[in-house]
Amino acid sequence: ITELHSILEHKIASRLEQVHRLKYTYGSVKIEDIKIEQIVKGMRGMTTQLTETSMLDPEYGIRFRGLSIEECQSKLPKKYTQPYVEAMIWLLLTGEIPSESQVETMRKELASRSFLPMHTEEMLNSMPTSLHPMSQLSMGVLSLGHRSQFDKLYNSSIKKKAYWKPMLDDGLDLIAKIPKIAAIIYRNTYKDRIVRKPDSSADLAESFGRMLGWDDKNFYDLLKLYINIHCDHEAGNVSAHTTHVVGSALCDIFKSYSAGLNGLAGPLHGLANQECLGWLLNLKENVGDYPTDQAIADYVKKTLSSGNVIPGYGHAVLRIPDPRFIAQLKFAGQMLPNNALCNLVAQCYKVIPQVLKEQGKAKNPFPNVDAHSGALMYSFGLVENDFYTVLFGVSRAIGCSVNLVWDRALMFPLERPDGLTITTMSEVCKKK
Ligand code: FCX
Repeated sequence: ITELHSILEHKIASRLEQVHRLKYTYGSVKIEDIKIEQIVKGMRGMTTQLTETSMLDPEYGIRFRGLSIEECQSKLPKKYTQPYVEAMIWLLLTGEIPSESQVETMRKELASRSFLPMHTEEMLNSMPTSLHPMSQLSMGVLSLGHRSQFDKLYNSSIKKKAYWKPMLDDGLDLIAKIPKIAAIIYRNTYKDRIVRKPDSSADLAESFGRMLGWDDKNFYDLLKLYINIHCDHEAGNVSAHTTHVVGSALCDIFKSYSAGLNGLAGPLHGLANQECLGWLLNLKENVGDYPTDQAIADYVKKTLSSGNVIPGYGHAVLRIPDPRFIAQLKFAGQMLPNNALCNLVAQCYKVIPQVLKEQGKAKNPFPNVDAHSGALMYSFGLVENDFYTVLFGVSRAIGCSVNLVWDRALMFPLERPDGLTITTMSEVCKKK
């Protein structure tokens, strides 16, 4: 991991120069005007953050360090059909495509950190199984904080410029340990409370799959795909933004990401994948395994007229079918061509956008990532849909951790925007 440190040292130095120029040379340049409606409508389309790891283009979708999902799949070192999660971590951290040996270095580093402290295991084992798995995950992550290198060194004489080093240490710890936390939650909540140890000879996805209880290389492949496509989605989404804001108060990564996970647990964000499978299974129950397009359209209209959204459709930024959805559609087509549930997802993709367009409300009538992930997991035997957001949380730990490392490396300040009362804003408007 010394090599990773020296690559990062080099990259950070040149980025710091750029940030310095942005602050002092171009500080007064205006990039956009803010409209009242943007403030009232949840800051849509308002640029408020700097980020290194990924960019979301409304008309193209996500690019991880400039690479599309397909480019990541073809360029990053892989096992079976999908890139190693370790390769994605390296890419997000450094912006470089890792060699096989760098992936192996990352694999060994994470494997060596994958054990949990005793108190975390004891705490998870004492949780009521009726507590939502996301609440268990958030507490599990928070409980890792007593080992925080950042907290320890912050209270010593470490210089601000070096904060990223203990942050990286903590970030690798979080990424390495969160699969075991998730596996304990899964086995305790739905199975026999017996959890296999992390497999130090396997890669992260395979070891995670084994701990969950699977012995199936196609399932490990699905986990690699799932973790890679969910790991980061620019800076403004609720989980990434929350983690970043809490981290800006110089909280350690465990407190910051635990807060981010609570945001991920909301039904308009990560929990949508749980809701999505529930909706899909209800649809299947109502229209059967091989419905007509019209039967699906009628069911969608019924959902809309009862005042509910169609989970897995629409997006705050995207204006095209989510490439993360398309990647899963392709995976399902290759691995499970005769699976009725996945085929129903594909049929919905043909029908639902037209119904949403006719309804005329959603700015984006196309499927997002959540429209497929549940059906894939379900088809591989992971049927407990209130666990799905935990899988999302295992993955998003990567993007959130890498971003916090870069936030500290670039010495970003405390985030503290201004607010107005409704009366004051109304008075401002009247004067215009
Ligand atoms: N079904 C029905 N109506 C929808 C809709 C959908 N899937 N998506 C948007 N709309 C409605 C909105 O509810 C809103 O109605 P309103 O004016 O009565 O409040 C109107 O269309 C305009 O919303 P829009 O600007 O297109 O979307 P927002 O940016 O406000 O919200 C989300 C984006 C994702 C929250 C919205 O599309 C939605 O609720 N989708 C379903 C839940 C979902 O799939 N969430 C996961 C998103 C994502 F992948 C993630 O962040 O994890």
